[in-house]
Amino acid sequence: MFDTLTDKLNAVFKKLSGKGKLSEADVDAALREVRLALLEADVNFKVVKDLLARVRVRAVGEEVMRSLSPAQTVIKIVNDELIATLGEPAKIDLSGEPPHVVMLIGLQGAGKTTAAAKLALQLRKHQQKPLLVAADTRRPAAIQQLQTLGKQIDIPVHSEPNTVPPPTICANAVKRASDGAYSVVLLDTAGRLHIDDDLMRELEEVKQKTHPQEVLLVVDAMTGQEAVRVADEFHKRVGLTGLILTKVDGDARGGAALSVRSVTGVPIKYLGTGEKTDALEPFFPDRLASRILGMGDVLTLIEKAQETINQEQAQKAAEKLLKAQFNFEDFLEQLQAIKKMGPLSQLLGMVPGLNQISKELPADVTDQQMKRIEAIINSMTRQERQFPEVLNGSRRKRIALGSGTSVQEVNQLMSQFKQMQRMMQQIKSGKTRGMFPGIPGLGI
Ligand SMILES: Nc1nc2c(ncn2[C@@H]2O[C@H](COP(=O)(O)OP(=O)(O)OP(=O)(O)O)[C@@H](O)[C@H]2O)c(=O)[nH]1
Ligand SMILES: [Mg+2]
Repeated sequence: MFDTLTDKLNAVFKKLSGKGKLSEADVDAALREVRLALLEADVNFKVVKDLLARVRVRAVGEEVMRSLSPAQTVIKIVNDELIATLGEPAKIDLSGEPPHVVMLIGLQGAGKTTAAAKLALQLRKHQQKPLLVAADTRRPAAIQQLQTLGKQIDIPVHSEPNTVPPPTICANAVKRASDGAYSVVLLDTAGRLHIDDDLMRELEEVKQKTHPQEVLLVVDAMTGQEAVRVADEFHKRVGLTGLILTKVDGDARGGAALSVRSVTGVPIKYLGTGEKTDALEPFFPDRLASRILGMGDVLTLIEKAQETINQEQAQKAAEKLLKAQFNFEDFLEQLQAIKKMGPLSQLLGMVPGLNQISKELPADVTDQQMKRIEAIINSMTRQERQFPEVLNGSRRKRIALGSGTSVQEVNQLMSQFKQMQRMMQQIKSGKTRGMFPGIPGLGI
């Protein structure tokens, strides 16, 4: 799903994360590449323009300049604005008295019949009693296709001879559901190759006769901007309440998904992600955005960190950090907290922008390094840990010997530690700000 786009965006962010502070020129260069990636993904040009304008305002503003990790802050801003472009999570509306009528419309082969079955299955899981309605009398095998699907998932299908006009079939089905036997009536209407007046008239008549609570347009995500155009026209002529974007599993680019909401104003409600009847996902803009960015699961990471790191301990460490009293004892404590969260390579894989890097690392190299750092700190005396400035040459030699490392490694740790202290000084003076302030010591 959206692999091509994800790869391209990842390449842009990887370049960024190699830099420390970002200049306005760095940000502009990166955003030019993001723009290209989005256009190549067939995202509507106006959507791209608006999105990047919003990102730029924030990215060259204080938000990034003041941040502890500029590259990741840029990723976060792009993520935020992608979410805004995708719209809000939109649930199917089943408020009020049943039966609720849900009408599925769309062009030929978009996936209406499949989506009807998927939706029925999902609604039954939510304690609804769905009735599927075969309202496609045009295509010879259409009624049978829905009946077969209905049998597969054990959900009843209302059908009538194909000589009965579809609006009548739909009205009869709603009547059948009105005695309380069914709570949702799903109308699987006929498709056409193109939008034509005949189709629109038929759909309007079905609408008049059944008063659907939801009119969902089923569109094929793989058709990119064509899907957006189709959605726009259907919305103008029939009036839609939502969209089901199908075949997202085969869509490497994501252009339709990213544009359709902005262009048409109609919310996406579901994504079809496969041919099987369980391949239907409710639409969550934030999850889709992180998939597009290949961000890994940042939320999981934050949750994991919150679970593992004792809040009180974290608070204390944060206060010390800010007072720049942070010493090797605190450092060790933080290191151990991180270790409890799991292998470092796995954690890196969950951090946006670092998941690529983590793939390139041998699985346990960073864990090895952590162990060595721990050994070095453990070989220090209490006084040395608390007051690292006493660590002169002979003490360093003793520590290297005691921890089975080299003086070089001890020196390296010392300079890393000093760097960290300097960073903390900057935070204290308000020059930088962390992206995840709740997770001190994690450095992200
Ligand atoms: N990979 C994938 N295939 C899908 C998805 N949804 C539907 N399909 C396939 O797309 C083809 C058309 O699906 P249908 O549900 O018959 O489409 P329709 O809109 O009802 O078509 P008409 O009734 O002819 O207008 C079928 O082969 C489905 O298996 C999806 O989310 N992913
Ligand atoms: Mg069909």
